[in-house]
Amino acid sequence: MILRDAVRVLVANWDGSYTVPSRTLYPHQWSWDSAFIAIGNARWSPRRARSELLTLFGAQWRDGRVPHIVFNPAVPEGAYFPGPEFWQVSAPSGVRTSGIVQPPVHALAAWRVHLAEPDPAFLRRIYPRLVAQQEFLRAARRSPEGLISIVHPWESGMDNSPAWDVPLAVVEPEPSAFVRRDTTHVSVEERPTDRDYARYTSLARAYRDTGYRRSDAFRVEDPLFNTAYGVAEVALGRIARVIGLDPEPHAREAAAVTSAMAEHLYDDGLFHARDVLTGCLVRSNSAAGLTPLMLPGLPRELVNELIGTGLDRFGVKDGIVPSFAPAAPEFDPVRYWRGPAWINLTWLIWRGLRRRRPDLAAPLAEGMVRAVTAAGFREYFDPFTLEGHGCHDFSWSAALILDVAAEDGLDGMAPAGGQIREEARRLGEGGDLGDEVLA
Ligand code: 2M8
Repeated sequence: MILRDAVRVLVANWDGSYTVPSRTLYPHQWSWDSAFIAIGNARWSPRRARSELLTLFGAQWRDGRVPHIVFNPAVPEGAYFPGPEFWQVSAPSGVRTSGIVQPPVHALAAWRVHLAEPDPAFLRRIYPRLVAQQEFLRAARRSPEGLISIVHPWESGMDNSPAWDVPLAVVEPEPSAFVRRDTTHVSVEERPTDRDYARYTSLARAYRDTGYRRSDAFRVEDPLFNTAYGVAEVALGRIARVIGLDPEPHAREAAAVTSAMAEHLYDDGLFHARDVLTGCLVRSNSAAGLTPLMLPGLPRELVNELIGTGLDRFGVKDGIVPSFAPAAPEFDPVRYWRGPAWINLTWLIWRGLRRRRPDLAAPLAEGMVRAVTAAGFREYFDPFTLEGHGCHDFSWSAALILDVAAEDGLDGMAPAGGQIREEARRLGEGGDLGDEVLA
């Protein structure tokens, strides 16, 4: 039964106070993975969900940045590349981390965790940290146009998306003085190329060597990242209201980034990234360009045009969303972020459509459930055959299915939230959930 299996994956990947994305490929804590995982865990164990987020924010830097990886000291260096020896940095808490960030979907996660089990004390504890995360982005990454930039493809979460091919082309690949670990777990056709990796490490090393302050080689404003930033302000406004603070500054910031995106990142039916170093829009066919549907203040005509693009270029009515438009020459149905469908990306678009177009959100929910039923909780899926790719037992694929099921119900079991809790009880949920982080 799919819900029980989803909980099993999350239990198996739990490390005492947080969840690894995968026991094989990703044996540490990842930033945006933990947000998605918290959203799913909230449906059956809000305590784990709170712990997941608080553990991640326990590794927040003094400048407010939330590192994209928090390393588990018990995992050997050779288990993942690039590991702590590459990044050479620690959080004030002493835990070793990377120095780059990922899309800030955490305020949304905190809000959804609170909705699942209202807990103002949790909100009061996490709110200042979420605000600091946004302040880091404003201070270190905001352009005069009012948009937030990323300095590495890893910061987009969609690492080898064809959207980065042009801005990455100017990055000098580093001679391969490193050993990749990913391809010992997953076939080479399903991962980025060696050339991509040589550029990733070269960029990350250059950023590291400025003390994680400056990037002169890659600086782009990504629509998904900016959407996450705007959605975070919307969520922070809701959180502020619950804990008796002023929501207005958050509402203003959400409106400001939404209009900056509409002005600078939108063209011809889709949002695109903008290369800050050249000032040019990087027109591509990445499904990241559909995620601004999540922004509540997006002008209606843009919503309608985006939906048209979703239907025409991404087959949104047919199920899970390919990460890149299938008709585009760069599309590849199996290689990582160059075409395969991912549960988190589909979930973001589903969330954006739920209120606006429930008739289109429903096939997306069904598509996500169909994919994991056909192939298991794989990392990504061929959008046409639903064949699974990447690692097995991937945490956010399991977590977000729990969220979808609890919201929409599965085949006549609506609402499935109660059923999920029941499943969790049967799995023997005990008092051993790493609550030390909550102490
Ligand atoms: C993938 O990225 C990591 C680097 O951060 C990798 O390939 O080693 C991406 O899919 C990213 O979005 C995700 O957060 C991470 C862990 O699931 O894996």
